[in-house]
Amino acid sequence: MLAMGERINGMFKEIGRAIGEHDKQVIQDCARTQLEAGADVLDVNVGPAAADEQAAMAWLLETIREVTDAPLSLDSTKPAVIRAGLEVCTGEKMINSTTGVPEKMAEMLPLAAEHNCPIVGLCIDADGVPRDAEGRMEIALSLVAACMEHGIPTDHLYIDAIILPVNALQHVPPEVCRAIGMVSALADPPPKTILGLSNVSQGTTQRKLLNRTFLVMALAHGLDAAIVDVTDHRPGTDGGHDCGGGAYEPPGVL
Ligand code: THG
Repeated sequence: MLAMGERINGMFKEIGRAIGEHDKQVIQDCARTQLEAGADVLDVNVGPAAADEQAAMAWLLETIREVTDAPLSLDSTKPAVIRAGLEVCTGEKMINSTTGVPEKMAEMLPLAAEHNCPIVGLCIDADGVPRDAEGRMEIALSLVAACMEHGIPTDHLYIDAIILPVNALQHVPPEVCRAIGMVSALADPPPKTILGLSNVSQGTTQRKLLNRTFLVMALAHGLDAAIVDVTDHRPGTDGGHDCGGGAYEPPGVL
């Protein structure tokens, strides 16, 4: 599995503050910590609060590039922010993301083609996230067709079936797993699959347990890549550090 570190995201208070104050140390430490923990790629998202998102994205990428050549995932829904990032980011990179909305694809896919870089395609259209796996596949198929039209190799496309918080939406995880299993039939070579794993546990009390459990389920269905908390090493099993979760204690429900 390709592990993408989720932590350089302005949605986290400390990162949002560092972006606002141009505090390079916090960002560079965060990059190093995730790479030491095993990240293959670092996801980079300026978050909702940045005053000038294009400038913030450019500053973040340049700041990270001072300490690592690792592949970076430019994470924004806005083509102008992705464009600003692509202009300054040397080395390996990918675009996260486009949706299946035609106007969005028309802006994002040429950027992936021009920079010859992989791109994430979200299973979202004008109506939002579909209810079931079949709805997700309809959007995935239009993403595949649009990539072909733009000369983007089908295995440069990472299909994101969109996992949502399981506390409110318990029907979603099995549909997402089913969708992941269907992606390999969409093209030859098949598109890859990716998830923003931590979405599944938002608003819950057993976040790490839910993240780990759902990750294994998705991997069993063929998941190729995940945006994850790469520092979530189970203590005592892999030499990694305990980042606060501790050993799993079953909740006292039985
Ligand atoms: N798919 C793709 N890209 C994505 C997502 C996705 N990028 C963003 C996001 N989803 C993946 N990254 C995160 C990062 C953090 C969290 C969830 C997903 C998270 N944050 C804490 C929370 O919301 O509770 C913030 C806690 C804090 O403020 O400290 O869970 O799905 N392609």
